[in-house]
Amino acid sequence: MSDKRLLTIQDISCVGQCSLTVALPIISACGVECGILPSSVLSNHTAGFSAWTFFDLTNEMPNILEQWKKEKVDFDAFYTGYVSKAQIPHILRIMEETARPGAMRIVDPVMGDGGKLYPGFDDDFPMEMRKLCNGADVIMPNMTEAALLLGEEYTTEYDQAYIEDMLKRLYTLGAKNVVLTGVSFDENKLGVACYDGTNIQYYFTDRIQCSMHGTGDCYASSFAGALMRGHSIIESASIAADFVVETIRQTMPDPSHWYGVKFEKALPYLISRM
Ligand code: PXL
Repeated sequence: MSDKRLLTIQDISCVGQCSLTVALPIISACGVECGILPSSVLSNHTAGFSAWTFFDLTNEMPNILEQWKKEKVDFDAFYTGYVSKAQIPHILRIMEETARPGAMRIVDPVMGDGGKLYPGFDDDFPMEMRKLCNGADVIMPNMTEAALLLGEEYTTEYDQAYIEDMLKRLYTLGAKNVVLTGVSFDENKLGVACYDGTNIQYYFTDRIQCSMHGTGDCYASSFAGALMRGHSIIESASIAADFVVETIRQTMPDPSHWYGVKFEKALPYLISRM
C-alpha cells in the first residue's frame, strides 16, 4: 500500500503556535506526507494578542487548483481548519477535483471557543461552515462550535443525555463521524465523545486546571495523522487527547509561554503512539 498524502487547509499564523505551524510538523511527525494550502497569513493568531495583520489568500486558491490539476496532484485526505466564508466553495471544489479514490474529509469547524465566535467571524459563518461539514468523514467541533453549528445557546451545564442528543443532531449535518471535544461530566475529567451513527464512545483524561491556546489545532492535527496511519476513530481520538495533555504538561512549567503549547516537546510521545 502506498503511503498516504494529506492536504491541510488553514491559515498561517506566523507566530503563536496554531493552525499550519502546528499542523505541518505534527502530521509530518506522524509519518504522513502533508501538503498545505494556506488560507491566509496573519502576523500572529487572534487569541490573546492585542492586534494582528491579515492577508487573505482566497484569490490564490483557484490558481493553485488549476496548477495542481495540470500536475495531476491528488490526496488521500483533506483536513480543514481556520478558513473564511468565501473560501468554502473553493475548498469544496479542491476536495472534489484532487481526491484520490476513497479520500477522507476531516473537518475541524474552527470558529470559536469559550462560548464565543473568534474575532472576524460573522454570526452567519456557522451556517456556511455546515456546508463543509455535510459530506465530511469526520467533523470535530469543540462544545462552542457544536452549539454554533446547531444554532443553539452554548452551555457548560449539561448531562450525558444532552451530549448524546447533541451528537445525534450534529450527525444530521451530514458527516459520517462526529468527534465532540471538550466534553466533561466530572470536574476532574475532560474528554471526547465519538458517534458514528450507531455507537457512542467516550475517552477521558485527567483534567489539567488550565486552558491554553492552540490545543484544538494540536488535537485535530494529531487525530488526522493517527487516522491516516490506520488507527480507528476512537483510537485516533484517544491518541490525540493523550498528546494534547502531554503538550500542556510540557508548557505548564513556563508561564511566560502564554500564546500556545510547547507541542514540539511532546512529539516523541506522539511518535511512540503511531
Ligand atoms: O487555533 C485556532 C485559530 C487558528 N487561526 C487563527 C486563530 C485561531 C484561534 O484563535 O486566531 C488565526
